[in-house]
Amino acid sequence: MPVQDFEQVFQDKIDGEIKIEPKDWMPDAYRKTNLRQISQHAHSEVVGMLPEGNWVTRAPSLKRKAILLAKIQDEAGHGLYLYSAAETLGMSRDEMIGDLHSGKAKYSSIFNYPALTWADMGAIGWLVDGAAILNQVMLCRTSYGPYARAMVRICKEESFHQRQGFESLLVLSKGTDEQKAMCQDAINRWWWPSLMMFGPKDSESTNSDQSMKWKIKRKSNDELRQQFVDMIAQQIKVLGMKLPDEALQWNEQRGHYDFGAINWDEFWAVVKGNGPCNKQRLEARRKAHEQGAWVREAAMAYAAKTAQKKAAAAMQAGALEMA
Ligand code: FAQ
Repeated sequence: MPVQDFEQVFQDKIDGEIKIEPKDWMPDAYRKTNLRQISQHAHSEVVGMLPEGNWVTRAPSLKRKAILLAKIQDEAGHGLYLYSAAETLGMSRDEMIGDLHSGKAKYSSIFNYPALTWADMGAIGWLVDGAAILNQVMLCRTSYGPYARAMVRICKEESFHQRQGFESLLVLSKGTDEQKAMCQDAINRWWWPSLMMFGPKDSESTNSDQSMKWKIKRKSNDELRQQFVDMIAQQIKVLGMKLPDEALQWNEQRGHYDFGAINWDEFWAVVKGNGPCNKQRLEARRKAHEQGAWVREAAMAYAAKTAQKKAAAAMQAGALEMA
């Protein structure tokens, strides 16, 4: 079949809401953009464990520690589903991780900010996971089958993450003056970076047009950001706290909240590696990878030994049958 025909069949599937599967023909650029997005997403989940991991030993109670540990483990699991989904597009996990460690691959800007107080654990759950869910609910319907299926389970876990974050802040918001101040301070620091998670504004989003045509993305960066502002502007009332934005105001005509200008210079500086914690995050990942080498080697040796034993047992069973 000529390439144009393959392209037509491919586009018909997309238009007809039929998922694209790993063995289906797909344009090279579709493969590349999925690989880019899914692997960046996987890296984000894994690097995203670092700001929270920092607080495991300092959680204020056993209950909070158990919740935090469970959440961090979930993020590791998300990373694994996503690396597996990305591998179906033809790149090995080792290569992807190599790209993360060399600084070639991106991961979400949000994880380059420090988690300074216990309230940050609540703010990350409520705001960061809250932003992640809005974006990921849309991805449950993305056109690439393995990515869409991975997202279904991830979204279920993320909604638990968001609720635990909100509940944790709710407790602080009803606590002592010091706890209330800590809660407000965490919201102040995480609000703007959370808005940046949705990516550049639509007019500067280089990948959006094509990704929308291929139904990799179903909603634009600005649409999702607005949805997030509308949701959080309501939820913050329950906390009795304030969002750090004087321009935040309900706009009756638009049926949405208006909000202030995002500092895009800060966003691009963080994306280009110059955020407050970029170097520290990459160093921590590289070190964990190096120090974990023996675990990977031991697991490989064990798998080879088990396979050898299985093969020997099968041969022996075959020989007995013949006798
Ligand atoms: N940070 O053309 P667009 C989580 C880059 S998971 C860094 O609009 P696109 C769970 C973008 O890559 C959070 N870079 O790009 C958790 C592109 O550069 P490239 C992660 C960013 O792909 C919670 C350039 O800017 N979620 O939080 C960012 O169409 C708590 C132009 O941008 C996902 O990854 C950014 N924020 O749309 C874990 C979801 N934004 O690659 C632990 C999947 C943009 O061409 C604790 N990803 N860039 O060199 C997506 O939905 C999309 O990739 C977007 C960006 C919406 C993020």
